[in-house]
Amino acid sequence: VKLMKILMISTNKVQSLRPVFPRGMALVASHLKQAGHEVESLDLCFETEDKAVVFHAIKRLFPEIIGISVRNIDTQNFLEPDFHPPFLRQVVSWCREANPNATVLLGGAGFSHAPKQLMRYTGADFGIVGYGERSAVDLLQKISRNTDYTKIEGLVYFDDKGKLVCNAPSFFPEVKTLRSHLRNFYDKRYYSFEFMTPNSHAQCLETVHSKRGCVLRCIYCSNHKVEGHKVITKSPELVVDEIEEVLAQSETPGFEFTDGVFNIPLEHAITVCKEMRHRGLNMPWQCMLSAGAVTEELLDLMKETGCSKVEFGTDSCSDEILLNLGKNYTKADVERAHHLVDERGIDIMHCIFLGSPGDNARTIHETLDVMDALVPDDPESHHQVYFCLGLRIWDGTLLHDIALREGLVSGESDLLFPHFYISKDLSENSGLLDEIEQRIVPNNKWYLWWGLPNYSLKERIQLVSSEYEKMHKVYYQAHESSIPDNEVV
Ligand code: B12
Repeated sequence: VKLMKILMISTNKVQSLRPVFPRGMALVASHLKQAGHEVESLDLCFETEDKAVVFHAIKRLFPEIIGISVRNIDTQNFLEPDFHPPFLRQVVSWCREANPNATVLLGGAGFSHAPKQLMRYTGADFGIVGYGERSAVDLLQKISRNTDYTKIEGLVYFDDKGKLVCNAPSFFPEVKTLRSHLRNFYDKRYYSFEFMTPNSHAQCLETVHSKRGCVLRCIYCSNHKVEGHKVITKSPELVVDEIEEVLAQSETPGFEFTDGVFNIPLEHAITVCKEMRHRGLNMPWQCMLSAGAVTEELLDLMKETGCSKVEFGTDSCSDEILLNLGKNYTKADVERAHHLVDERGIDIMHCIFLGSPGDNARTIHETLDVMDALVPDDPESHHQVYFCLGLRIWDGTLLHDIALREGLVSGESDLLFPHFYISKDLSENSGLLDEIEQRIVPNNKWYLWWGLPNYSLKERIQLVSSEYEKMHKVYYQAHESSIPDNEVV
């Protein structure tokens, strides 16, 4: 195999909420390096002169391959619009300008959401959907040997007729045992970056994952596009090896699991925690939990090993709405799980959607009432509620079918651009919108949008609509001049 020079670029510049380590980019970089290639990484997160640093990195390394990691498409938050593909398109054009001969390869969680649209929009040469480790190594091998790459799992490429082809993704079980040295590819600035939180200031958290895939079928969730529905657990020994590696770095205040839901399958979460306890580990860590699989045994283990905060994707506290959303728990489970976590002194964040299918004044009152009881405005407590107005619609989800049926989107809608589901019983009920604002604003532990109450919720909704229009114009104008492909769309 001819070894190649590869530059990996992480394009995620989002710092709101908190900057996140580009774990996916670094994993792929690490596997390419293990395959013998010369790999460097460039992270644009903390850069201000993006074009200059991209040029500098390319002129210095002269990479044959430029791998670009696309984590986010948008904010998935109706009230806080942002849309990243125009920036991605710019990065690709800088790469072309700096080295017209380099092959540009896209991948990442965001990319896997709309691969064909992003290939056309940016004019990249290749893309990989799903897990990148094995397919990226395969692709480079095939390119360097000049052999057939068209069978590579998850590969997105233009065929001889210029037609865009997207192979089925690779959700390969070897991720169970893969070791990596991803930390060599992190920008060191993550370790010193500090940001404000409601209570004080904090540092970025290191990441670890215990598995890939999720068996749940929440109707709006698009994670299956990135990691599939089949759960592939990583061996607890390997998971905890990585935690020890993190612990060995004095700069890190703790870590968080990137598993979309840490406690399903429950047995795996328990085994991972037991392995942590067995090795005497105790450092602050966080994870995302489902209220549908919380046991005292798990929570005791989590507490013993240092867990300091959990995020529940609670979504709603009305049984009717939870059922509509395809959740695997009830309002009573939410309350029970909350109390069990709270009793152990672990901080809680509930994430709630307002405007889910079926949501009306009654079900929204029910949700707000439960949250009032669980997360009152208590200065002593660190529990929080993060509300989202509406749900981001992705194709390949049941929510998309509902939105189509209700006429909120059409079959022609380009869902790479953010479209949101908000139940009409909420969006058309002006009094209910006012009431939501009046209930959320006074509680310092509840968050919907930072500008409230200086602007009213209804004013904000009007304003974002025009922001989306502007973003769409920029996107659409660029689209007109995008590299065409011969496919009939
Ligand atoms: C954990 C997580 C979080 C945690 C992150 C914690 C942390 N410190 O990292 C928290 C809760 C903080 C978070 C926040 C947000 N998140 Co988030 N998050 C996730 C989640 C569940 C896992 C991400 C992860 O780290 N995976 C593990 C790594 C190893 O996988 P990976 O990055 O996908 O990389 C693999 C492949 O994608 C590919 N790959 C990656 N890069 C490259 C590059 C090349 C060249 C190639 C070939 C392949 C490749 O190979 C990798 C290895 O297999 C995903 C959903 C999911 N299942 O992917 C959402 C997800 C990425 N998040 C999403 C969003 C929207 C956000 C927020 C914007 C939400 C918000 N409004 O605040 C913020 C943004 C934060 C930021 N600064 O960027 C969306 C992004 C899609 C979109 N619509 O834009 C996702 C996909 C969820 C979803 N389905 O909607 N998130």
